[in-house]
Amino acid sequence: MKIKSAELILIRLRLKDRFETSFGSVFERDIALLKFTSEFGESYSEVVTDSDPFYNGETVVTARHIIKDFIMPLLKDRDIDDGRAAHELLSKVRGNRMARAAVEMNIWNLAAIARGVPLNRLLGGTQPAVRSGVSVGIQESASAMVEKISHYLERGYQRIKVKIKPGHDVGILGQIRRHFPSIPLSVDANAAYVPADIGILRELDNFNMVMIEQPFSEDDLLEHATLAAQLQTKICLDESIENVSDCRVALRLGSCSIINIKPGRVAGFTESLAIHDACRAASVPVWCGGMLESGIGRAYNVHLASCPNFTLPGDISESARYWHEDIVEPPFELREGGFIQVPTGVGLGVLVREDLIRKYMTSSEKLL
Ligand code: OSB
Ligand code: MG
Repeated sequence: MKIKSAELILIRLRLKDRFETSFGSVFERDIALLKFTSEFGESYSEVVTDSDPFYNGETVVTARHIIKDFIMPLLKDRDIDDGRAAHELLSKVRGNRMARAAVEMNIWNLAAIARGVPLNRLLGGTQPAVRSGVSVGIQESASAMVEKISHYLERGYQRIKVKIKPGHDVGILGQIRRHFPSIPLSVDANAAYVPADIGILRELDNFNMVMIEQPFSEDDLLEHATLAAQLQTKICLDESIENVSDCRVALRLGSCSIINIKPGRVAGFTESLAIHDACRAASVPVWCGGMLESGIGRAYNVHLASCPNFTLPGDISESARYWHEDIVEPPFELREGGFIQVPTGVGLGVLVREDLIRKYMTSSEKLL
């Protein structure tokens, strides 16, 4: 299979609500989409970088640079069999995993299209629907947080995750637990704490949560291991895990007992599956994280999350939790019991709304 044409399209989508984490706040997202054409058809993928380098080191601008100036020359005129071959080829590029992932996952999808099967068939997906959770940003007040959570519980989400940061943690969790004593609940600190904050983390240990996600900085695997040994609540790592080697080290050290897999963060599906398999062999459950994707990025996440060891609800929420108008048809919707169905059509199995892409487009450029 050869990539015959490639286009990078920037769209700007406004979230329904501002989304605040320990590292920043976002209302409008600039999203880069990659459109590839091969002899078998065309495929869209999403670059899941933020605009700023605060979640990880990449941005929309660095991803464009890496894809345009280094990855496209590697792909030009090359015959690529499948997503694994693409992963191998792109491993020449160091770091820049979100840029690589957008290309690698697009090629996985083109391979599915070439074979006439749904994407999850190639990935080894077995679950017809995925468990859906929701990630709630830091709110102005405890009452706003309680109201948000009530709304999402009414929608049927299987797990509520709330963002925390120093000063917005124990107090807010107390309020949440007073209103919702037994819901499946977790917190995500996005690396906002340091080992000296152990006192706060011990207090968080009293709220009977499913997990505490990424309390410390991404490089602090040892400190996470020390923490995990002192808490009842399980530690989940997100930012710390960039490849299967990080995963093996973290499991060996006891830094975490749950892993959040975001295919963008780990350079795509090949590495996601390696992490999935390593965790499965160690009886460590995984779940699929999110980067506030459009329906295109979400479709990829849904296919991945159908793999057997994705046993915990992911941050894969319905389209309407993010957008007034999603760019895929049909949009993703919650089903009875808080599930999102895995599309069964060829490739992604959703229609990309090119009319809406044109509507929200801020620029586009031909890369090949
Ligand atoms: O840490 O999981 C995170 C969004 C942007 C950057 C990092 C994270 C998040 C989320 C939102 O938690 C997950 C979603 O897409 O719903
Ligand atoms: Mg996270």
